[in-house]
Amino acid sequence: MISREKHDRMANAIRFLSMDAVEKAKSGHPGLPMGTADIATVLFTRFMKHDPKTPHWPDRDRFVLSAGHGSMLLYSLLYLLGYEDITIDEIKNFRQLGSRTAGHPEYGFAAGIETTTGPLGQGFANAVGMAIAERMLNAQFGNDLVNHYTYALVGDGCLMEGISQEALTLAGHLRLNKLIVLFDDNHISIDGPVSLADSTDQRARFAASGWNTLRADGHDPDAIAAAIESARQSDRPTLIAFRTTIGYGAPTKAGTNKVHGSPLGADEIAKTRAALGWDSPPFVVPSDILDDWRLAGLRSAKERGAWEKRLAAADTETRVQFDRRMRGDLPEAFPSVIVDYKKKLTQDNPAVATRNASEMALEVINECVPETVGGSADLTGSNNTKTTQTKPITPTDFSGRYIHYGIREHAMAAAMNGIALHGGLIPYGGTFLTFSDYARPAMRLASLMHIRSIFVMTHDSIGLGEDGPTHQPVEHLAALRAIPNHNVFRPADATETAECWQLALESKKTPSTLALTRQKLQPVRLDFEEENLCARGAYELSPASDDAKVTIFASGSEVEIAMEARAMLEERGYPTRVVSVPCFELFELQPNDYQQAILGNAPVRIAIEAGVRQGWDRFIGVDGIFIGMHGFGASGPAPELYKHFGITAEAAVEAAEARLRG
Ligand SMILES: Cc1ncc(C[n+]2csc(CCOP(=O)(O)OP(=O)(O)O)c2C)c(N)n1
Repeated sequence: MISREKHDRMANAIRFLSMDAVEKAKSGHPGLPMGTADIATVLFTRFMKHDPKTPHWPDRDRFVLSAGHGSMLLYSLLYLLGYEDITIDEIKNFRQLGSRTAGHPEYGFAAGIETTTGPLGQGFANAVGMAIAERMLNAQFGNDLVNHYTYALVGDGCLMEGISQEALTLAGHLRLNKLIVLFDDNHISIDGPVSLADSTDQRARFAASGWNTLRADGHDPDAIAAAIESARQSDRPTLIAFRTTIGYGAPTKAGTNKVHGSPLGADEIAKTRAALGWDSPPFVVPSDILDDWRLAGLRSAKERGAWEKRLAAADTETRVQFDRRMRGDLPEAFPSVIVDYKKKLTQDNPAVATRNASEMALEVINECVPETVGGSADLTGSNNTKTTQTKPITPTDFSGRYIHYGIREHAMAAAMNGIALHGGLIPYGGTFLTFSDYARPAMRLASLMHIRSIFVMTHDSIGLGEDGPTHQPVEHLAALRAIPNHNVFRPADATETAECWQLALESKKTPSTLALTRQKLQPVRLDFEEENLCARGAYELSPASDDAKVTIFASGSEVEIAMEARAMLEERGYPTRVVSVPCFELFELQPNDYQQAILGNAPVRIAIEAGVRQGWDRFIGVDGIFIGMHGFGASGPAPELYKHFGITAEAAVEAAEARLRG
């Protein structure tokens, strides 16, 4: 047992590391780490199952600092507990270029940072995904291998964000009882008291969605421990509202918005040292306190050893599969399964919408890759994300592989990120492309974190028809292509769809969006090719009969139109080639000579895509011809809309001829 005096000094170590690091960096947020130091100290000295020496231990408890601005709380903890990535020099270099202690916690910068947080509320929704992953893997591998808690520390800001409502209702519905949310209920945000802008009874809100809710004094270690202990016994997820004082210990600034996000200043820090009886200089933790923290870091080492023995004792098949999935490797047979499937496709040549082609590909993939987890934000029948292998999970049975996320696009994307971050599972989830706007903040974070979340976005253009311009994406392909490290795939037929799925699954460090049609398409890849042609990002689908006068670049549903235009131009004596462009981002990764060869030197270059022009100048140049959308769409049958907006083979031919005639 840790005495009260010891507890206070251990918590004060967090407080002083945090305020001194913020002071040295001349920026940062001391208020949250100072206010939540007691909660964190109790959690990590009495409850957290983790091992700083084996930080990636799959069955560790997860700790998510959703209120990412309080990053110094996490960095202090990781240093004190003995995580090697966070040394005292890293603490001193807080917020400096190249340090692991970035302004907000960044996944991949140091072991122990489970996710990137900063945009408020995201971490909470990530934690929901992690808790889902834990239950699913528990159902698949049993208590011996997977049985841990997920803790998320949230502030008023996280709970005010809309995403929190989506995340909490999903967690409440699924009864994720191993999810414990620690609410830093300090009544303060940036502008001042929370009461300036919000008067929600947070406990009542969570309770309304099936949560267990508790309240405790966030500065009383025994009360904190009792609340966490009680939460761990709950059959539902738990919110603990910990009443805290922001900037606890700072004599004149504590309890006010002045400590939220600026250095305390030398004078206030000196007074805090006196008030808390801390006489160590900045960045020095008294050795007995550091020892106590390091000891706390060792508390689960035995448990980790026992877990390793259990894994070693598991039957070979289970062990090999568990290890493979935790490494994120696909089954060895996967590439050949895709090749066989492509062979079959070129025999059948199905004329299907790419959303159906995606379902067909998934039927093959899900059979071979047991770690995929499908889902949709209430558009399962439209997104075609469900296959015969993927039974839905329910609050009482997590053995399935499908998640009905409900109409919660934002939390779906963030929970998918949490599932991917947890490891052992590969999440894919669907909605309409136009509603990627509702998921975009989480999609961006997937890119920033370099994780494998796969977003299935169907109804990818005016080709969806009658639902009209609210549902017809026009700028979304360009907007998603603008996100760094995000592969946007727009396949043209069933074969390209299979190839794009393969690329998305094999891409461990880059999330993917698959943009898929609602409407039926004619196959354009008629011959079997073992090579994954989409891997090049753009490739010559159909060569010109002679030196090309025209090159037509197109993606997805417009490749068919490009092929029609090619036939017409060839007939009129203009040698024309067609380049299919399923993925801008992969094209940019090709060697320069390949890119040049694909761009070619035909005097006329045309791009056809039923979206806005932005981005296509890369292929056609500023004086190229763009056939696509110049504003919002309209409601009507798809074929009529294509005619109305001039996205036709005839329009392409006419424009090309006008140019060629000069
Ligand atoms: C999505 C998003 N909006 C705005 C911000 C900017 N921001 C950072 S912290 C904060 C206030 C958060 O208040 P609270 O959660 O109560 O934190 P505390 O003041 O207790 O540290 C805001 C608005 C952000 N990080 N993310």
